[in-house]
Amino acid sequence: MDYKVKDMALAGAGREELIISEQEMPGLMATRAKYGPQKPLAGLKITGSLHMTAQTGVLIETLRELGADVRWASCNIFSTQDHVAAAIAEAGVPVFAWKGETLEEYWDCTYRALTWPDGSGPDQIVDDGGDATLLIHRGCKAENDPAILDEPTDVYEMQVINALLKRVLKEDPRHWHKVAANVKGVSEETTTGVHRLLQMEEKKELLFQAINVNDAVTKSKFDNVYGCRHSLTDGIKRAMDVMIAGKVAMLCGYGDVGKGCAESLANERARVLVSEVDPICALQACMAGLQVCTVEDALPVADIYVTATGNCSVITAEHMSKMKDQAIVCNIGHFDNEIEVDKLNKWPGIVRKEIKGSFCPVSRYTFPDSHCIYLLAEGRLVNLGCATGHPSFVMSNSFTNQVFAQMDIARNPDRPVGVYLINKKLDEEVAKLHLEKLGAKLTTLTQAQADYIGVPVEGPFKAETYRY
Ligand code: NAD
Ligand code: 3DD
Repeated sequence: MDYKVKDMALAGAGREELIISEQEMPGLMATRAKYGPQKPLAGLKITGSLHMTAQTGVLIETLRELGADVRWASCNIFSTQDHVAAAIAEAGVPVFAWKGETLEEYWDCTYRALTWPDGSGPDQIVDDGGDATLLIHRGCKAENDPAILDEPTDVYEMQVINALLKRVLKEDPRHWHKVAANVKGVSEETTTGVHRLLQMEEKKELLFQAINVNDAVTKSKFDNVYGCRHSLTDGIKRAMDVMIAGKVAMLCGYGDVGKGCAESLANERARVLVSEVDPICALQACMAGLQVCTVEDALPVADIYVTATGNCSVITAEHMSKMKDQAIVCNIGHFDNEIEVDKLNKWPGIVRKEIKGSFCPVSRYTFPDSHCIYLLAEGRLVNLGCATGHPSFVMSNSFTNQVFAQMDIARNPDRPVGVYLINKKLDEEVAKLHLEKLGAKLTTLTQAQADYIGVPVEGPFKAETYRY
C-alpha cells in the first residue's frame, strides 16, 4: 500500500472533519475556485512535511485541485490527527503519518513522502521546520562523504537520520543528488525552518530556491500570534485539566508566538511572567503589563512554564530540579530542544511515569527530593501534541500563502538559489480573501487620498519593510 496511517476505518470521521474545516478556510476554497480550472500545478510532484491535521488536509486537497501529485508526512511525531490522515489516504493521497510515531518511523515516513514509486523525488516541497529539506541536503553531503554518517553524536535523532541515510546509500549511492537536482524549490512554513534555510544560504549550502512563507504578514502575525492565542491553553487544559486562573505562568520568549501565548494565558487569568533576550520584545512585554524576569527568578513562584523561543536549552534540567512541586512544563516552539528533556531523563534518581499515552502525552517526573513536575508532549509543541493545533480560519491564511508560494515556484523554476519573501500584494490578497467571512467591509481610497499618502489606490498599502 502506498500509504501508512493508523486505521483506515477512521476515514469517515476524518472526512466530516475536512468538511467542517473547508467552511472555515475561505482563502483556500477561493484559491481552488480561482486557479483550479487552470491546473497551474499539473504535472508537478509535491512532497509535504507538515503536521497532518484537518487544516493540512484541506491544503493537500487544494494542491491536488490545482493539479499536483502529492505525497505527505507529518513534521512531528505527535501532531497527526489519525482520522484525517485516513480520509486523505482514502482520497488517494500517499500519506505516511500517525500520532505517536517513533523517531525511526517518523524519518522513514519522511523518506517515503520524498520517494515516488519509480524512485524519483519531488519537483517541489512544502516544509514546516525543514526536515524534508534537511534529509535531502544531508543525503547529498553523505553521498559526497559517507564518513559523516559515522561521526559520533549524542543526539539520538541524528543517529536515526544517519542510519536511514546509510540504508539509502546502499540502495543507490547517488539517490539524493538525483533528487536534489530535480527539486525546483521549497516553501517553508515556520520561523525555525526559515532560520535553518538562512543558515544554509549563509554557508552557501542551499541547493534550491526557498520561499519564506513564515514572514508573510498574514502568516506570522496571524498564525503565530492568534493561532497560539487559541491553541496554547487548549493544549494545557486537555493535558492537565487544571485551573489556569490565579496561577503564575512563566513564558519564555515574547516574539510572535510569545505574544499570542501571553494573551492565551492572560485570557485564562493567569499572572504572566516573561523572559526575553531582546530588549525591544522585553519592552513590549512591559507595555503589555507583564513582568519581565529570568527563569531563575520564577522558580520559587511559577506553576506553569511555556517555552516559545525557537532556541535551545531555555528550560534546563537544573531549572526543573528547583521548580515548585507539581509545576507544569511545556513547549510551543517547533522543536523539542527548548526544554532539556534528555538531561531530565538522565537526572540521577529521577522517576518518570507516563500518564496518558500518545493521544495526549503527559509525563510526571519525580525528583529524589520527592517534588514532581509534569512535562507535556515530551517537550514537543504542546498545542499539536496535546490538542489539535490552531483552528482552521487562521490556518487558512498561512496555507493560502503556501499555495501562492507553490504556484510562484512552479512559474519560476529556474529562480536563483536563495531565500525569498512573498510579495506584499499577494500578502494583502490573502487578507482580502478572509474578510468577507467575518463580515468586514473595506474602505476604498479616493485617488486624492492615495496620492496624499503615496500609495496606489488598490495598494500595496504599506512598504515591504513596514514592521506590523
Ligand atoms: P520569534 O523570533 O518571533 O520569537 C522568538 C523570541 O524568543 C524572540 O523574541 C527572541 O528574542 C526570544 N528568545 C530567543 N532565545 C531566548 C531565550 N533563551 N530566552 C528568552 N527568550 C528568547 O519566533 P516566533 O515566530 O515567535 O516562533 C517561536 C517558535 O515557535 C519557533 O520555533 C517557531 O517555529 C515556532 N512556532 C510554533 C507554532 C505552533 O503552532 N506550535 C506556530 C508558529 C511558530
Ligand atoms: N500549526 C499549528 N496548528 C496547526 C494546524 N492546525 N495544522 C497545521 C499546522 C499547524 C503549526 C503552524 O503554526 C506552522 O505554521 C508553524 O509551526 O509555524
